[in-house]
Amino acid sequence: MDAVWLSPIYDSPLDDNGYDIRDYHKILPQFGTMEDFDELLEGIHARGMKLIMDLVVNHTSDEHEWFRQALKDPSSKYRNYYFFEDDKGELPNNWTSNFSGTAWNHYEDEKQYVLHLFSTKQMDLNWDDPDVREDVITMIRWWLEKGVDGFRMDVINYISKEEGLPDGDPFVGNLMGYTGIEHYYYGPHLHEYLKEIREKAFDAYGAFSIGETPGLGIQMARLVTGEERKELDMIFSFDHLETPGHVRFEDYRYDLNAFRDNMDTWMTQYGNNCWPTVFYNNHDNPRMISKIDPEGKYREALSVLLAVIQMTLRGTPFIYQGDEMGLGNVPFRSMEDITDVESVNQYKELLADHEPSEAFRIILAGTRDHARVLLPWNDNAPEWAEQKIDEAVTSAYKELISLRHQHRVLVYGHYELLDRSRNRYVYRRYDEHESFIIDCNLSDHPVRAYTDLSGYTLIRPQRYSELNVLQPYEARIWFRK
Ligand code: ISL
Repeated sequence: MDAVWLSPIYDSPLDDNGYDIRDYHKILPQFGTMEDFDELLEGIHARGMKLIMDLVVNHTSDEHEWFRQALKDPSSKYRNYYFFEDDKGELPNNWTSNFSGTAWNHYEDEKQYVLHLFSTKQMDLNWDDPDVREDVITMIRWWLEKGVDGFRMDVINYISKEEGLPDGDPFVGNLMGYTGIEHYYYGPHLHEYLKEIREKAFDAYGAFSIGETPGLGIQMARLVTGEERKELDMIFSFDHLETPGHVRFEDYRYDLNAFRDNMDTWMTQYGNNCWPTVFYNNHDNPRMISKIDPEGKYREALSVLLAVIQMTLRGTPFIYQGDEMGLGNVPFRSMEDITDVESVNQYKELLADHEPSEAFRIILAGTRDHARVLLPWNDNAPEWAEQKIDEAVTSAYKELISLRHQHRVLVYGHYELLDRSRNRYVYRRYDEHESFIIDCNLSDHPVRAYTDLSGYTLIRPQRYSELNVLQPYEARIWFRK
């Protein structure tokens, strides 16, 4: 492992799992103290690793000092840190929150509306105010000065909102699930603000940046990560997390064929001046292996297949906790077991036109809580939520990570697609010295294996049942020097 990314551990009222920060300079007591943090950072560095923190600056908690001041005192400079609008008897616009309902909080005593794209306790910062940018940049530098190696930047593509906050197109809103999104997911000053953060904070420390950028497709991604543009180092793109035509809150079988096509696009069209990320899971999604194989019949083979692909494609692999244990979704029993604000709000909204059992089924398909439960090495998990570590998956991960470390070609080499027929993903990674062929069965039935392998030796798996046949979800790695 080269680096650790921590989701927010800052002081927070935990309305959205810590993505609602009350104080950027404090550690939430349940995670320890600042001294514990320093020890962690030192320990990580002593092991030759890097520490990436979460940077949540599209919004702050409504309990952050800036927001308190802003609400209390209309003449405070902090009023302009957020999007306050006078109450004129109707909502300032038709934008909806990513977590259900209107995107505006109403403050009756103050006769104000204030914008929140996420929960009612996550107030959007007004990045058009230079003081906001300066304060955020000062805070980033404070952490970099401490020795943190970089940041994962939460919804960073939402920071620039269209001037005047115009109404969203209801058609687009319906399609996307959030009205107004076209006015902020790729806003007018995004590039400018990213460059400013980079120049005034990251560059001086050689710090790493990865943007969490929902909705940015490959072309916009090229514009924010092109090396020469000096904005972000990498982004997380989410297109591959659902099969096209499906949404997260839907019970369907994920199709690895579409995943293959998506990966192939990023491998071939992203450009040599951009660097991809390869990941399957994060804290905002149900587990990918459960979407592919809901019964869990092929859990081990599937986990290993995904690990093989992840560790042999061009780009930086991000393992989400539990991937390396082969963890799947959790059999939540009812809404009582669900705590995530997004799911809780959405359930309430669904009850308007769904039976409770149907509403729960929808939540169960998409809830972020699937990836937010205690890990199996923690024996506090309730019995119904207990999961097991699959040791075979763990050792496959270890082996594959070390293979990637030993062969630079797996990181930097060329990529060539050899077979993309149905249920097949065969590709080559090569340079002038070495070549790997990765042969994958993307289905739950046997398929003919790739055979054009002269000069290659099999390095994984060590045993197979039939040379010319790949078993369900089997992945083979061939090597030639
Ligand atoms: O999970 C989602 C709802 O569909 C995503 O759209 C998610 O909200 C989006 O990717 C932004 O996620 C990030 O910011 C949120 C936070 O709740 C997520 O945990 C975080 O990863 C607000 O800070």
